[in-house]
Amino acid sequence: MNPNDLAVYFIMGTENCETDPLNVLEDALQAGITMFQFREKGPRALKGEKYEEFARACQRLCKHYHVPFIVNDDVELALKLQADGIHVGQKDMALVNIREQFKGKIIGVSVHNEQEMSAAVLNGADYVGIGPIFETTSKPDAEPPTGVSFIKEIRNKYPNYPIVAIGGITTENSSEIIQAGADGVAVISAICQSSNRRETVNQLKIIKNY
Ligand code: 3NM
Repeated sequence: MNPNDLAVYFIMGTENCETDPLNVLEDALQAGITMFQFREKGPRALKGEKYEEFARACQRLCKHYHVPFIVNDDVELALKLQADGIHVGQKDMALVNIREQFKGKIIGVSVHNEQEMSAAVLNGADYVGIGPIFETTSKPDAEPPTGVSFIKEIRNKYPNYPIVAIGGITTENSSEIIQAGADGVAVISAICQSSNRRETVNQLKIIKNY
């Protein structure tokens, strides 16, 4: 995959939005996000037909703006919609089984330590999401924050591997994340809660200076 696609990776589900989620997504796409992850989770998450309809509507918007549409966890949905890729956590289906079903598609994996990182690389992930870097309010079961030192450690060991950082990332701390070696930032609240998404996306999109 092209690591530049990870520059500003927006993740969203209905629970994360105070206004119409499709408007939030279109606004974010117009503002210049480079990748989107459909993550419909939590007690108020849509189910059944409504869930699938919402996913298809998000996919249509992403196609219109030529932004990769990635599905979080749901292998069945990702296959049914022929999504551009799938993102899985450590508790989801084993990576080796997924690769078979997603030939030519993007597979991302969440990693929280060195062991998980080497397993993800060994099993053929296209990119890794590492975090949480800072405290996050968007994932109740998040692991303890690692700080930016974890990004540096992983980058030193894997100089060319596509890495996106996640967890508590804002316009204030995103340059620190990129300086530490990540290819981009994955965010929920920074974009969902922004009152000026164009400005937010511009500030999150840091051009590497090394
Ligand atoms: N995954 P925000 S942290 C979806 O550590 C997610 O794997 C994480 O939301 C992980 O940008 C997280 O609002 C939430 O902090 C990110």
